[in-house]
Amino acid sequence: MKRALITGITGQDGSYLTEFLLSAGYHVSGLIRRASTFNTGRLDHIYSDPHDGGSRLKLHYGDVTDGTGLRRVLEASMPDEIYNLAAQSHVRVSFDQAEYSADVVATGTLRLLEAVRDYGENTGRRVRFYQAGSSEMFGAAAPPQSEGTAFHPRSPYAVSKVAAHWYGVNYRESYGMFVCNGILFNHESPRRGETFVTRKITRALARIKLGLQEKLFLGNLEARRDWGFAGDYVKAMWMMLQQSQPDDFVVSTGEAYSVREFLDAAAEELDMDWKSVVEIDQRYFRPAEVDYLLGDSTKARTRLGWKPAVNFRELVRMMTSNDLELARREETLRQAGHVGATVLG
Ligand code: NDP
Ligand code: GDR
Repeated sequence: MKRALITGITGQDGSYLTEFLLSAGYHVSGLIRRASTFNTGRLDHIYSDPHDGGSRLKLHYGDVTDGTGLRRVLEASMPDEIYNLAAQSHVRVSFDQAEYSADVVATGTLRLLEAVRDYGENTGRRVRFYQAGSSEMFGAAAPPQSEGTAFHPRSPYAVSKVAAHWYGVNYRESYGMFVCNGILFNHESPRRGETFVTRKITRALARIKLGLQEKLFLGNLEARRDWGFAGDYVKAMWMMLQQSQPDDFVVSTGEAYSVREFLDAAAEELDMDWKSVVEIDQRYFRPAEVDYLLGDSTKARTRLGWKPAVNFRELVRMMTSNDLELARREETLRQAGHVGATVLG
């Protein structure tokens, strides 16, 4: 049985990747942070109490800012494959918490690579390592962006992802480690964090439709993104690690839409008009914006045989219908007298 270790397992991608690897017969270990509230909501449907026995999913407390702990988790989980998804992944927040974002995103990757390097030398195992790179690394570079496009990052988050990317390349070249950098364009789902623009829109429009909220405050509506479905993208991560040689791959749909067009599509699905409920708030603009991301994933399609199954319209439909259902449940609770009740997705 192959063994995988996932950092960032409690996040959007971590939950889809866990489902995928378990269904492929893997034993999966995941790194989770200690929090004062439960942070495993995205895993609850697949997690079973270890006391019940037989579970192929095991969670370990840890943090990518704690190198000693990472080494212990490696020894305990004995992975064949590592997926490094842990990140302070919010671009806007990275301007407010620049040093912290660098510590997690850039130095966190370095700590894990160092731990894996020693683990490999001490045990003789050749662990395969996936690094969660981002289209944000292209930043201001003109579209379409491919593996050959020069990086021009526009935020502390993106600069840190560029550093992590180059650490990966450097450890491959220096120590012969099996490191693949995925350069994934935006991918969304009903499990997307609620402060990223797609989910913020689908969640708010659904609540507004049912009278649970009045307004939706947004920033720049003209930014264009190449949005895909997270469930499709985690398969590309796995495919990269099944190659005979490590390499770097862009993963994208090849279609870009503006935030305004996402609003149009979501409002159409919900049969409502967004223009009367959306207001622009300067606080959601970024000191430096990424205007136009459009990926060219020819290499992943030809070498890995990967292609997305869900298109833009299907993605919007999936997210709006999920959030409408959540809003309905919230409305039911309120009608039953649970004032202020929220329903978590
Ligand atoms: P999320 O924000 O949903 O999840 C991030 C994960 O990282 C969470 O599990 C979080 O834990 C964990 N984490 C944060 N800080 C630490 C830390 N210090 N130590 C350990 N774990 C930590 O991100 P996504 O699932 O959307 O993205 C996964 C990865 O892919 C990230 O690295 C992201 O930057 C990258 N990426 C994402 C894209 C996208 O469109 N979704 C596109 C390209 C790259 P907790 O739940 O406790 O907060
Ligand atoms: P992004 O995603 O920055 O591309 O990073 P996000 O959804 O945050 O922003 C996309 C675009 O929408 C504009 N925007 C707003 N964004 C947010 N969050 N909130 C708003 O109110 C709002 N109004 C307009 C933004 O300015 C931006 O142009 C995501 C993350 O998952 C990263 O971790 C990942 O690396 C990249 O995608 C690829």
